[in-house]
Amino acid sequence: MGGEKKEVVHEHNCIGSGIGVSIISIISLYLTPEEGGDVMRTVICDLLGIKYPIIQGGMAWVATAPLAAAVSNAGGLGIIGAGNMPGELLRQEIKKCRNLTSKPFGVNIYYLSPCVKEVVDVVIEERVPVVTTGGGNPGKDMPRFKAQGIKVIPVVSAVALAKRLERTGADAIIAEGMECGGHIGDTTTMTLVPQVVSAVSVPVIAAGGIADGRGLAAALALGAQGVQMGTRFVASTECTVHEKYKEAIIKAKDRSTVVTGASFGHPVRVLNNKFAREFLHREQQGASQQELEQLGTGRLRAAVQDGDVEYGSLMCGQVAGLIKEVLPVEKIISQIVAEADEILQILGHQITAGKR
Ligand code: TUI
Repeated sequence: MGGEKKEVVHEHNCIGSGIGVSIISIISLYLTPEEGGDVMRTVICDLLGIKYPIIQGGMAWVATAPLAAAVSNAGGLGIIGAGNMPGELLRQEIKKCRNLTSKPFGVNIYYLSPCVKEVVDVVIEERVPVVTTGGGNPGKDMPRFKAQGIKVIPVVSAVALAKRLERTGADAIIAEGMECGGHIGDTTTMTLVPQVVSAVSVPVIAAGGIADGRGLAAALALGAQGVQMGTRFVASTECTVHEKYKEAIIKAKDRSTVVTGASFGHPVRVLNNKFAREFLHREQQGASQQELEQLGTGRLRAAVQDGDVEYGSLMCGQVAGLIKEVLPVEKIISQIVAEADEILQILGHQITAGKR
């Protein structure tokens, strides 16, 4: 930390429709690394007290304390995925995380969980510094979070919800494109992120289809102030999922994922395997939502804990084809930051070197 502030000549949102805001924040607000400043520091870093604007997805069953702590220790924001956990189990996971890191971390609250009320209580009692949310609208809990000084960053897949949540007090918004793994919306990252950036004043974090420095640089170019990555961190040394799940991600190519559940309005992106093909076949045959939900019950747990890569549900983003090896979290983050930094410098040079 500790990059000194430079004179700021631009004000926020002063350029056209907001395009360029993130570039200004990164390039003008802080000294360059050569000048003794931080690499890749954005307003998200200051908001959350982290070194790099990289947030780990709060994946149910997958995002456990060891992964969250590793990401936080490496300078990003680690997130524990509460998923359908009962409150007391989450409390244990939070305590484990605190034993593994002294850095800020967060909890993802899944609003379709039957345990959501107790999860919210535990997060508040434990004074978790950051909450990300998914699967629903956290609006009604916002006053309680804010009263405790908890930063709330909802995940959205549409502009309208981003605007609503900004009005209820969201500190930032994660705009998640349909390239991501798990439950998806219907808009791509490339189109969703700039539309959310234009629609809200709080910082935006891009998610879906990001796994390397090119993705981080592209997200910043779209006006985001940071990225959230899920699949990249599943294939990390510290992630506690079964090794076969990680291997399946490493083997995956660009077209290795499919979307199940679209027929009943619950589209979920998974790796294509026997489970996915059976699910899609039953959907085509007109199976009811109840039958399909029964077919899917316990399949994520089977993939994560038993390594059942044939009949398990291996939630995974389309970016899996870019992920070639399981790496320690620290290496993943340092490589991404270095690569994005290099890309931004090259692009800046290319643009300024040209004649107008
Ligand atoms: O939540 C996700 N992705 C997920 S959830 C999931 S499945 C799961 N399985 C077991 C336990 C827990 C979870 C797999 N992947 N992404 C975040 C996200 N949330 N994207 C979009 C939304 C969302 C949806 C509806 C946010 C709000 C919302 O509210 C509706 C409304 O308008 O109030």
